[in-house]
Amino acid sequence: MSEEQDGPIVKPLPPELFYDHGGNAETRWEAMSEGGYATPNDRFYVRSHSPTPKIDVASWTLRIEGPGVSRGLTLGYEDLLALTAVSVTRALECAGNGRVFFAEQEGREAEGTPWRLGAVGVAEWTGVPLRHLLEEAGLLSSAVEVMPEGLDETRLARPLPREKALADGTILAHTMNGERLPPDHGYPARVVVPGWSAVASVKWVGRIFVSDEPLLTYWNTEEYVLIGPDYEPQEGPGRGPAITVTYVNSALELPWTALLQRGPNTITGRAWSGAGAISQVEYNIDGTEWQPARLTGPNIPGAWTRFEFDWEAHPGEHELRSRATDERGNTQPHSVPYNEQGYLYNAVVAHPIAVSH
Ligand SMILES: Nc1nc2c(c(=O)[nH]1)N[C@H]1C(S)=C(S)[C@@H](COP(=O)(O)O)O[C@H]1N2
Ligand SMILES: [Mo]
Repeated sequence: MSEEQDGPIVKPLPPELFYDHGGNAETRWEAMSEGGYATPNDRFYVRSHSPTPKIDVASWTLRIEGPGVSRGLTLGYEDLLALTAVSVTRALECAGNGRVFFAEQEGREAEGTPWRLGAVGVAEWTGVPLRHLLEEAGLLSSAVEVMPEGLDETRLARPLPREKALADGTILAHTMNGERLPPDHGYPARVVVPGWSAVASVKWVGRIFVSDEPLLTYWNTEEYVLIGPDYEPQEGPGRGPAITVTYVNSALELPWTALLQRGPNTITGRAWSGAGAISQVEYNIDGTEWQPARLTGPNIPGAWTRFEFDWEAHPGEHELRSRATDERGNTQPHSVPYNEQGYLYNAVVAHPIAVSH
């Protein structure tokens, strides 16, 4: 069913929009500022464990099956499009976003793609609530986990607990920002799991397995688990606790390093949290006191809010920091305990700035 294109990613990766990590594309934060509230599809980051598969919707089907459903369900693409759809505007953030800062700020390198902060984006996702599909398949009260499976070479599959699969906002999306889902983002259908690290949002879904017992896959035992001195060793086969929710985080819409003019500058950024809306963003210039930034525009829970502040810039080298707090009271920490695969880095980062003379 799948065959590879010339490169692993189908869409163009112009260097003004992306850092190309070879098979994975990181959005440049200066390109984020040119979009509206949502990240346009042409600049949304791409993180795939194997090349984007080419899927023919004429033969594509979605099957829901397993001991947790009484009837099961098989749908074609047109069947899926015909179902009542909902839209949710939510962020997807890779668990490895910010990984490079384990090396750059904590002095200990972690394995994996050296993302700065551009492995995050917000889109309006449109599709069918997973709950609706599971009910159509005859969800049993004995069902414990729901596991969407990808049709890509790696067959990424990651179980969701029943409650999360049934939650409002968890959908099987076929549309992204009003356009058919682009190939790199999961065409013809992907799961969107709000508030969870984006590895749960399985792309190119062909099958959803509903189990009556907890499921173990490579993706919740070997990768996307927290392994390190500050994380509990696991009983059973997992190498560490599996990653679920994403944390509060923020970034400035500036190049890394940013070159700015001396004098008045308005600095903009975005802050997000898997736990809800953002209640506050502070900024800090060269390690002086924290001051409140202005929040601007929509502040959709589980998506992001924009913020800005004014800065009278003096020539020379500087560091700007932002620090977000969400409505649950979670604030970005000063540092994050090391884990081998470099996940969930949400500490405050020092953004390097050079101001011209
Ligand atoms: N089938 C499949 N789904 C997948 C992946 C994958 O490699 N295969 N990558 C996951 C990871 S790790 C992330 S961060 C998000 C990235 O989604 P995006 O490429 O649309 O930004 O998709 C997730 N879903
Ligand atoms: Mo990811």
